[in-house]
Amino acid sequence: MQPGEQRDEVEMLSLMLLIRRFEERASQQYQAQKIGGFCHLYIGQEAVVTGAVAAVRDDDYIITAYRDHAHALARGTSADACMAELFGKETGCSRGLGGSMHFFDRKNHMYGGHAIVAAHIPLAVGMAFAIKYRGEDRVTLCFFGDGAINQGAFHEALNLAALYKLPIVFICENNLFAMGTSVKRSTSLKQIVDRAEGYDIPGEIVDGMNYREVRDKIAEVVDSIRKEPHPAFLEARTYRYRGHSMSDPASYRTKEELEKYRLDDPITRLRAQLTREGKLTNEQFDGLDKQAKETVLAAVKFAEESPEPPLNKLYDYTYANLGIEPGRPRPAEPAQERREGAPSPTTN
Ligand SMILES: Cc1ncc(C[n+]2csc(CCOP(=O)(O)OP(=O)(O)O)c2C)c(N)n1
Repeated sequence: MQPGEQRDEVEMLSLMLLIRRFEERASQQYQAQKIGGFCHLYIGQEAVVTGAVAAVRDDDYIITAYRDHAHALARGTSADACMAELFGKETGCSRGLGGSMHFFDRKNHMYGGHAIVAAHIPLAVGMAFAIKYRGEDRVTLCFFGDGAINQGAFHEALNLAALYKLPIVFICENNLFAMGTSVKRSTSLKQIVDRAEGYDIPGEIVDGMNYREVRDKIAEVVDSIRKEPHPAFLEARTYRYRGHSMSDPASYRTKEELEKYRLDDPITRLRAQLTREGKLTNEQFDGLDKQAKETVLAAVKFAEESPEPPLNKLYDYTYANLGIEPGRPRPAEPAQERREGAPSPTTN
């Protein structure tokens, strides 16, 4: 997208539909054991990322945590490449080696997909530093959850971004829970946005269920950053309809709470706005939905028919050459004994 250009809202609605249908189908394929590993769905939060990408240029940088399918799709990664990644196939956006939590698309400036909570926030600051160092007018959008804001990496990153006046928007997708822990039980603040104040970073709250509000707020912030680089912070208040991951039945919240947020559904809301304004008919909406479903079904077929990554490529993308021959066991390493009382390995 070029500066000043507005994304077509009907197109953005159809993007939200694609994201929703993609994830519903991913959930089904996960249950059918076609997808392994972890899988975190974004259903309910679609207005945040679609509003954000509508407010920036295609050459701006985006980076996020592990709930990342929507961020890749919003950036233009094909549903085929996303589904193939979930299936662990060579045609996936990370060549089938990353899986659900590590989507990556350099061409579209989507720099992951990161599994360790808050670990990508310093990387985002590095990306913003590079923009400023090279004298470019790009902006970095860094997405993370409410669970990230009490991590040391978050605080170090915000401090440096403020100190160096870096062109970055920190977008906290506050969906009220970090796994099963309510934000009320993890965070001392009444509102997350106040974290930014401690670093002299301007912060605002946006309704993360409202595409237009997210888009307009981020557009305003980004406009100010392009004029004079500085960091900004947005707390997008949103809700995930599903559990933390596919294995979470979400029994820590009530049905009534979920229903309350579903009434505010971001897709229904944008649809209603466009319909009221005479920009969308019911037939057009049904057509968009049908198209999204077909694209996703075709993506499943593509993923199923794609090859597995060849074994001899397994170590091609590691930082270090470990001297490991594919298909052979690792060279013997000194046995690591577990210390008495040391924490045992945990699962996500
Ligand atoms: C440093 C670290 N600690 C713990 C975990 C385990 N873990 C995975 S997801 C998660 C919750 C994060 O919640 P939030 O940041 O709010 O993101 P959301 O899942 O709501 O999108 C935790 C604690 C991890 N991945 N990394």
